[in-house]
Amino acid sequence: MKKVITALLTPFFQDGTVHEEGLREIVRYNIDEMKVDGLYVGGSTGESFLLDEGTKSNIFRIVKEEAGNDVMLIAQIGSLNIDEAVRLGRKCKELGYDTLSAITPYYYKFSFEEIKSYYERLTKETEMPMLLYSIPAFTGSQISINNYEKLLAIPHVIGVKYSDTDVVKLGQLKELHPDKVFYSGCDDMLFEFAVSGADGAIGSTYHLIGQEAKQIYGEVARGNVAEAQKLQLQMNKVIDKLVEFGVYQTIKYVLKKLNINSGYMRFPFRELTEEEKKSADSILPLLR
Ligand code: NAY
Repeated sequence: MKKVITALLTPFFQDGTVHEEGLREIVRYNIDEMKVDGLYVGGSTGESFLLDEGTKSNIFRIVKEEAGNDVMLIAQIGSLNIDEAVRLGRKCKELGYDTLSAITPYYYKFSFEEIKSYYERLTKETEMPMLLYSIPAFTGSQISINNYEKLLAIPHVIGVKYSDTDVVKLGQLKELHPDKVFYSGCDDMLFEFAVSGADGAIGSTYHLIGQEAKQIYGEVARGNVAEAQKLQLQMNKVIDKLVEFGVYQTIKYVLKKLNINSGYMRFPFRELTEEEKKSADSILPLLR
């Protein structure tokens, strides 16, 4: 079955510590109201790359405690420090996460062989299903179809969180590797990815429009392509507005309006200004 998975936010207090109660509320809202099929914890949306190991570990624990076995849980444990990534991976295995995921090592211009050896070591030392996390716009690391073949052949690698806009490549990858899973990571293109063979989508905006995303997959499965595209166009009105002033800040702001304790951003991210908040209020009538 195709899956819609929320890339989970992390609510913080103003001093930068995790707002546990808010995190639990957000987990429940996604499961009970958005009815998503899973949660992607510790990704870009979770501001994970701004956090230390102890904080990430605590977030993984809280989310598992709150979600239990209600939905699939994926832990993004990728870090430039491989030892930290392994420790977090083992921790999530112990906690009972379903799958690990790791961003391609970034900042330095690593060669493909270096990237491959990173995943080989991570999978060997954690022995957990691994979803590669490719986000070329942020990491600068573009993976060719041939190189994907090499990464997908590593034991335990089950597929890719594909935060790339190249939908044609996704279709080719799925055709070549029908046994692997490919989740799209560009929420405004969910429809295009759905008709190109994606197994689902992982995204931040499903905190607010998770049900619509699921409906698109439903319509595509029933062959109602025109209806699915119409839904995407409606979703994109929300997404366009969410990205205008910062997608994570704006989702947090809208969640607050829905009485969910979504907390603050982690420094150096900033909060929305009063003027931006007023403008973001126009999102509310667009939601179900
Ligand atoms: C993550 O790790 O949290 C994600 O990559 C989730 C995917 C999101 N991409 C980023 C870079 O945040 O949901 C998307 C994105 O916010 C959305 O498409 C709007 O641009």
